[in-house]
Amino acid sequence: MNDLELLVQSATEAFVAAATPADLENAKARFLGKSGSLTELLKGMGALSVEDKKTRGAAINQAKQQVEAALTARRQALADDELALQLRAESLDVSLPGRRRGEGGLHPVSLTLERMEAIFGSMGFAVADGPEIETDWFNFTALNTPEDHPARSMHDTFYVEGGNLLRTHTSPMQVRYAVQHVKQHAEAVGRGERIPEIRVIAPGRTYRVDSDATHSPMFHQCEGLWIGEAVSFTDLKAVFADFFRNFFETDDLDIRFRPSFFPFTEPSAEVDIAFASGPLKGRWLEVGGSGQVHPNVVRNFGLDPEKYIGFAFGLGPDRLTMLRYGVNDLRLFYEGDLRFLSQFQ
Ligand code: 2NM
Repeated sequence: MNDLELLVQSATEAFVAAATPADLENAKARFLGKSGSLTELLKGMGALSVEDKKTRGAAINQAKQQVEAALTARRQALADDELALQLRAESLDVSLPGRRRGEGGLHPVSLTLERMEAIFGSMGFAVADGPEIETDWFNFTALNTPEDHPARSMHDTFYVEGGNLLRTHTSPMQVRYAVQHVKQHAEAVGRGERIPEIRVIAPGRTYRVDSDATHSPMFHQCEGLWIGEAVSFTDLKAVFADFFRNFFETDDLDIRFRPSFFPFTEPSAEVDIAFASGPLKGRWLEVGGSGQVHPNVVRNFGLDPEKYIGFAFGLGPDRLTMLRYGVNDLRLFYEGDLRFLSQFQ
């Protein structure tokens, strides 16, 4: 190996040994700089003959080109390494699932209320909504509840200042709706003409002084009312049959009425259902109350009870939700535990 080949070799080795661009520029200076080895060789040609200058000059230039090529290759390699390192550091796994905003959803009892509104809606029932703080008249008196009825006591009902109370059922809303409906058709009523039927449900929150595994001080009710000129218990049973079969998504259930008492209906009946299959097969389950609306209540609507007749009922959306999903403790609905609630989404 001649001196130029050795020089190219040692320059190449120095460049390869340079680990950073700064190291590489230092190595470059040693060979190609102002006083670098190659520069010194070119300077040293002064003493040569014209002939030798030509060959030596060409050889040195060739060596210089090889050194420059080695330098360029190393520069590129270092840049490639740096880019690869940066890409690895900044790499994203695009196959990872994204971080999504937590999604809200409806409470299981709200899902039930929506189902009830849809099913009764399909039977022509309007949905009425109103105050949860009620007057004594709408909550009790208009509904034919005697002054000495135990439900009026402070043991059973939450009273607020001024004699008003937290409604103990949603029936006061039906009274409001019926009174409004009759006012809307006051002229027809005055002329003794027939007015459109009242067909309405009142879903919503209700309050009673009560708290255990099956009673919450706040609970839900969905009361229904259908008043016309010939609305009977037959219609009531048909409405219940259609409702329960739709709600529980089965035709395999029986419905029965058991005699009962409510101040606002006469006669009155508890409503039981029994599934023909499934885990609750054959057990009668109480799901609501009902009855023919008491003449005094019809009168309080502003209608003549000799002319208008119908039925009303009360259903418990909390209990219906428990039955539909197989939940055995009412309190789970009101503890706000997302591990429980998210199962209904
Ligand atoms: C029930 C049972 C029986 C009822 C009565 C009325 C109204 F407003 F027409 F008088 N609304 N709801 C009623 C009747 C409610 O719940 C167990």
